[in-house]
Amino acid sequence: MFDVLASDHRRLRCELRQKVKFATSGVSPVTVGDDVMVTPIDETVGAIDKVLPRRTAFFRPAKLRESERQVIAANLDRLAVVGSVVSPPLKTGLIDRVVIAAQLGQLTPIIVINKVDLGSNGELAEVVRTYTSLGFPTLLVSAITGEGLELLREHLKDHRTIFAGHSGVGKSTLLNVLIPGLKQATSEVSSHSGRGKHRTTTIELFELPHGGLVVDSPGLKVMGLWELERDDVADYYPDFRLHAVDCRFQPCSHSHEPGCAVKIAVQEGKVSRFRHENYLAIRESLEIDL
Ligand SMILES: Nc1nc2c(ncn2[C@@H]2O[C@H](COP(=O)(O)OP(=O)(O)OP(=O)(O)O)[C@@H](O)[C@H]2O)c(=O)[nH]1
Ligand SMILES: [Mg+2]
Ligand SMILES: [Zn+2]
Repeated sequence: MFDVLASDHRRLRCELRQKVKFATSGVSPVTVGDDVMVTPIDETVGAIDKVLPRRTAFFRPAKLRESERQVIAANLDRLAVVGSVVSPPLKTGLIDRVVIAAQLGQLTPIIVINKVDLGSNGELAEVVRTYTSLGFPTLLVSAITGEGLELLREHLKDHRTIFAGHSGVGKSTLLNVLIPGLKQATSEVSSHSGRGKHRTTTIELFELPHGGLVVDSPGLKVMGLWELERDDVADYYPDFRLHAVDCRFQPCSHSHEPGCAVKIAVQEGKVSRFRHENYLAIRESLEIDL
């Protein structure tokens, strides 16, 4: 069953007509953010007759069916990748992956680092500096103290934004603060493992009080990248570009080659080490091009 938000702001519980299911191949015949045609059955129930073409899509390879594309959300224009400073610790590997997935799906990424009330560490300043210099707005916020939330509100206003990130970073808590009256369930981070408990299990869209829509999503364990080839990963690392022209071998994968100017730039502190490490890990995880 799907909740459909009608133009008069009512929500209708809708089933998907069989003919729509059969008309689409793949694992996501309808998903959050889709524009749909609905026949109301009564005040609160309806049926989805048609899914309109998608303008944008945040997607990944489907779980267990990697040859198929799973659309996580449709028709959004912005993606807020949420991390936390500590508890759970900041993982830039996931940030890089989600930022790439956003760009593959025509969404503009912003980076939100939550829980700054818990303190910060030396690594954080470099992370903020690196992403900011790449042109991605990077906001330090706290859902608990309210720090940084005014700026976050400005970035969300009149946009359609999905909040994505590891479990326990505070996606639902942030949305509860941004939307008065919203009561998304939240759960403390496990003191044993330091990980979130995957509290949010459904993906859901909400209206912001001053215009715009936000989507809360279940914590990501991993973020697979759909149809990205090994040799195209560097396209998403514009911080390498300036140096890559000086690599001894052309083309250069910036991994094993001697005389790689990107690796030298990392050693000289001109390219952030974490970006190069994430790049290598993403490359390694992708199929070799045939
Ligand atoms: N100290 C501190 N704790 C926070 C902050 N934001 C959220 N939390 C806590 O972090 C825990 C996890 O928050 P959730 O909102 O459930 O996290 P989530 O990202 O929605 O997690 P999933 O739904 O599992 O993906 C809760 O105990 C929150 O109270 C913050 O800014 N500072
Ligand atoms: Mg949640
Ligand atoms: Zn190189």
